[in-house]
Order: sequence, then C-alpha cells, then structure tokens
Amino acid sequence: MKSLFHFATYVAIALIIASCSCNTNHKFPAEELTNADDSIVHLCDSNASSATIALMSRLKSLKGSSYLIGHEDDLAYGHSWNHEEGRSDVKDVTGHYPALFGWEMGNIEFQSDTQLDGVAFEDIRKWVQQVHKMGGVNTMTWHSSNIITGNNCWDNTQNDVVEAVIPDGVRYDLYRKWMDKLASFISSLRDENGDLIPIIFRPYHEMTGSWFWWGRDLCSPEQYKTMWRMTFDYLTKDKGLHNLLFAYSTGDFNTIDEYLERYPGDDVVDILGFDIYQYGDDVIAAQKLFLDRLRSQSDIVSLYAKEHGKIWAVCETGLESVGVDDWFTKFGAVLDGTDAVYVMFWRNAHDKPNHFYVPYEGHSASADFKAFAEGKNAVMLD
Ligand code: BMA
Repeated sequence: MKSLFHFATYVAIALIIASCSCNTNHKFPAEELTNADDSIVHLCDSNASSATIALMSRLKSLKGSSYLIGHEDDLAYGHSWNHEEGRSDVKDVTGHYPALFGWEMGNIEFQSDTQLDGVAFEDIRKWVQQVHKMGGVNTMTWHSSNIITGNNCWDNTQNDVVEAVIPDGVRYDLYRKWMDKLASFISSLRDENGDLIPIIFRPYHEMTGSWFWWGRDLCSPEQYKTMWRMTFDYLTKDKGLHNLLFAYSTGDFNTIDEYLERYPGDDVVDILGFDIYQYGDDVIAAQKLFLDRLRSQSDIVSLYAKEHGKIWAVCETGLESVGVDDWFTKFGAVLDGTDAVYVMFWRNAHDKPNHFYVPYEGHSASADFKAFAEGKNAVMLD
C-alpha cells in the first residue's frame, strides 16, 4: 500500500511538473458554452451556431489579458519545405503550434483544385478540421480575382469592378456564382459530428490602400459597404452558413475617420482589425516607425471596439525576412500594452527564399521569437 501510495504521489508530482513545464503560456479556454448568453456574446449573424458563439466567447475572454499567436498557412508549408505532415515553422522554433491559422481561398471562384499560392483546397479542409480538433482557430481570406478581366486580385486597372459585382452591376450574377463556390467549400468544413467549424472570415481587406480591385481609389465608400453587406447576407442568409465571424481589417490609417471610411456597420462586423507591415531598408529606423504606427493604430481601434462592444486583432503583420534579431520581443512589448485578442504573422513561403515573416529553425531571430511566444500574454497550442 505504502509503496503504491508513494508511486501515485510521484506520478502526480511528475504530471504537475510536466504540465507546468509545457504550459508556459496562457491557456485558450476550450469549453463550449452550453447556455451562451446573447447579451454577453452578440454576433452579427443572429442565427450563428453554438460553436461560433462559443468561439466568440473564447476570444472575448482573452481581451485585455492575452492574445493568440497566429500564422498564415502554417501547416501547409514553411521556409524551404512543403507539405510535411505535422510540420510547422512555428513549432520547429518554439515547440508549440500557433493558436490561430490563416488560410487563403483565392481561385476557389474558378473551382480550381489549388488556391493561388498552390495549396490544395482538399488539404486546407483537412487542416481546418485538424486545427479545430486541436482547439485552435481558423481564419480565412479571399483574394478573389478581378471579375472584369479575369486577372488576379492585384489587377487594379479598373475602377468599376466593385460597381460590377453589387446588385444591378454587370457581373452581379457571375459574382454570386463565385460566392457559391466559396460557400460550398465553407460548407464542407465540418467536424466529426457533421457540424460546421467556426471560421473568422476576413474579406476585402486592406481597403484603405488601392492595390486590390476593392481598394480605396477604385470604388466609393458606399459601393464598398454595399459589397460587404451583400456578401454578409449572401453567405449567412441565402447560403445558410452560420459558422462565420466577419472581420474588417484595413491597411494603414491615421485617424478613426480614415479607419471607418468604408466600415460597413457594427451589425455586419464581428471583429475589428488592421493589417500592418514594417517596410524600409534601414530596418532599425523602420522598426521604430512601425512600432509607433502599431501603437497609434491600436489605440484608435481599441477605443472604437470598447465603445461598440467589439473585439479587435492585428489581422496580418510582420517584417519580410525578419532582418532584426529582437524584432518579436519589441513587437510583443507594444502588443502587451493593448487589448488585441490575436495577432497573425504572414506566411513563410516554401518557394521564395526571402518571403517569410516568422523565423525558421536556425534563423538568427529564432530565440527571440521563442521568447515572444513564451511571453506572459501569448497563447499558443500545446
Ligand atoms: C502576399 C504574398 C503573395 C501571396 C499573397 C496571397 O502578401 O505572400 O506571395 O500570393 O499574399 O497569399
């Protein structure tokens, strides 16, 4: 008896130590709400599924205390590797998977087997399911093509593409067919019980710039808002997709008026945010400017979110090639002072050696990224 008791005690102590040593981060609460209180968790889609309400509730619980760390295409490929089961540059460096995973839908409109960066939609479906099972969050962008020319989303040579896709536009019917393709893929993202997996959908992003066909110089604010509302209604009402949280993410802006110029309304945006990148050859000087921008943009969005009962996130960010060895801890120091609920770093391409936004194993900023990921407010998956 005695030795058994001792053995059990040792096992319990070992388990506690083991769980402490691998849980350096805040935990992302996994419990699903059974009686979600709509006065606390209010979603734009009044018919949102319970899993979607639960995701919002989990995200809300982070506000002001911690943030998820995310990475685009994390499981699909990384710097110099492609499609290796279970591999992730983030995990290689930190020992943990990110808590949020970004996926791109561009080319779904052509019923292509692969999206615009060459990842098979079939694989994305499998990874979305895997992430959901691990307790992580999936977010999605759609760099849809220019429907007038058939070229990609960066064809910004016309200023009538948004006008063409909204009701009464010359490509309205065709655009609905494109949205059908997207809807049918989203509808295939189901868990083991056949229930739709919640997705943070972030369409028509960086609209404060003009590099995409939906950009600032290429449509009026009213046209942009109409396109957003049309998309919201089509996916949630016509297509009955009740697993979507809608995220509005601008590019750079200086004032709340600039931020809200194309904001379609609190009733069709669940999550606020912005995409922000560091540019400039003098990386040290550029980082200072970048962090100043991060601080001021965060303050603006955070205030609006607070006043309107929303949560917000840094939806895309990074420094291409990570040319500063303590970039992440400096970034983290600023983020720690905000109430963002997640941050997503952009992709580590497998076929463009300089196109990566988190360090890979052996990179000189790896230790710094690991320290950031183990920071007091960062949430990763075990
Ligand atoms: C950009 C780059 C491109 C990519 C696109 C969509 O920022 O990463 O290489 O095709 O995003 O994912």
